Amino acid sequence: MNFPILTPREAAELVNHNDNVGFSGFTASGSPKVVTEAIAQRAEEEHAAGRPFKINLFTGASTSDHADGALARANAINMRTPYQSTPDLRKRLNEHDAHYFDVHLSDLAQSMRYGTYGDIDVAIVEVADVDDEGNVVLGTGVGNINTYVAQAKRVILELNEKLPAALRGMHDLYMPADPPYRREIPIYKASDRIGDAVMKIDPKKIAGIVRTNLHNGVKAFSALDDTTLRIGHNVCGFLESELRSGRIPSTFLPIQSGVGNVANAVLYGLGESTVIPSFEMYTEVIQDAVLDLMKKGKCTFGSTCALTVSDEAEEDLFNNLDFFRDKVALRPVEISNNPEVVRRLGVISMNTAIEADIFGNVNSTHVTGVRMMNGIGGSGDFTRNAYISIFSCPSITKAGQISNIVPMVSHVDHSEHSVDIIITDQGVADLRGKDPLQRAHEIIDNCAHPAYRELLRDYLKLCRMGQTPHRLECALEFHNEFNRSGDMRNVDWARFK
Ligand code: 0RQ
Repeated sequence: MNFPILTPREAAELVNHNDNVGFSGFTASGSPKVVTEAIAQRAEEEHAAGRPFKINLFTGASTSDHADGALARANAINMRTPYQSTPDLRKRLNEHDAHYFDVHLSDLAQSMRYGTYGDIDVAIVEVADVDDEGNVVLGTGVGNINTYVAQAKRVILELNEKLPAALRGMHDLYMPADPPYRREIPIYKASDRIGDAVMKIDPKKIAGIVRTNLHNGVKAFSALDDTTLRIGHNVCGFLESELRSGRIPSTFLPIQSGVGNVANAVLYGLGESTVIPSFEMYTEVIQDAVLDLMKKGKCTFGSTCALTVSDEAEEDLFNNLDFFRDKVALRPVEISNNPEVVRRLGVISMNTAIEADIFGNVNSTHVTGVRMMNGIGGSGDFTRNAYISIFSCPSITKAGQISNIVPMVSHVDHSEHSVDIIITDQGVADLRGKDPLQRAHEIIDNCAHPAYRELLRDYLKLCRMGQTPHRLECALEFHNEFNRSGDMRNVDWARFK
């Protein structure tokens, strides 16, 4: 091979304090795994010697414990963007040890190319294969890596022997021209391929190759509980009734689905439905359930930024690449989540909320308004532009101490203007065509847990009327009460009468 073989430590020596570093991948899939740990170790040594060492880290979305986790524990991250989800990094950014910039995933690549955040000093790329000309086959997640590599002064490859070179053909790598020269992204159905199967890297930039053999380490889903099953059932029931009424055409429309147990349950539910026909997905993440749906012929194509499947499902995927290769397009996130395409295709988006308020505003990111959970991820890219935007969540959390339906959300990620449908284990609230007061009754009656319905109705009785009824001095009383007593059920409106 043309390029030097490096140890993780030698590669980490190429990264300096204050560097802008771009990682490949999206979720744990496709993220680098060993150079990252060596950078973390180097940072610890530098800190022990009294020298500063922090990098500015640009990714596609969340990574894994090998990357965000190790670097956060070493306090080696200065600025971090976009989405993250590891406990150690969450702690750092909530304590402002790391400066987290939570941006819509589809927005970042163009800003990087315009130079908003400076150049990328080093790009670290997990690959399944590389030739002497610098053509690489990426792993199972793409993220923003085509843009980071184009910007980077130098590139380090992690050649992962767990990834088959036969992944070649699954990727669809496309970089749009930037405004004012951009034309439409020529995707007219989810399965249209518009780009390259391999990523071309200028060989002069490739500083070396580090060999690895680590799995992504995505855990299998926990067994579906009653709440998750009910949410899945309610989502399927809603989509079936939309189909019957003709509001979704008989050919169905492409589906986007967030990550997590609820999303996985919904997809299994769609697979069981005898009413919903086979469908395509235009989404950012494909989880285990979708691979099963593909085998059953229920999901005919998945346009995605990553295959975030458990290690067991990945083994099955790799053993059957000839079956899956033409059913999946792995795209950069600015394409998988592209607002123009999402709107054109009429995507049905399904994302998960931390909490929703009785008027339809959704908080996806902040626990009790202050503590960052993960980030907005791609939920905004899809929600704002979908034909039907659905948010689901359990009606209660922590054995009922928290109502996920509140008078006013403690942080707004998705406004009432973008949210069409809210679904909990209790039922479905259809917000379309309704004014704020009608929405409030629809959400309380259908989505709030019975233990909270009267408290929410009593709030409305306290409100000053207007287009959106509110009583500002107690609009966040559910959260205040949780901070005081640890249980939102203790709210006492008598204090405000
Ligand atoms: O905490 O882990 O301590 O038990 O939040 O909640 O119910 O397990 O749900 O794993 O699907 O995550 C919104 C965070 C939901 C996620 C969010 C606590 C709850 C639990 C997780 P524990 P669940 P999920 C695709 C699209 C934003 C980005 C997005 C997310 C933990 O879906 O990050 O949608 N979405 N991207 O106990 C206090 C509340 C709470 C609460 C839940 N109201 N108050 N704690 N929790 N509600 C992904 C990408 O873009 C890559």
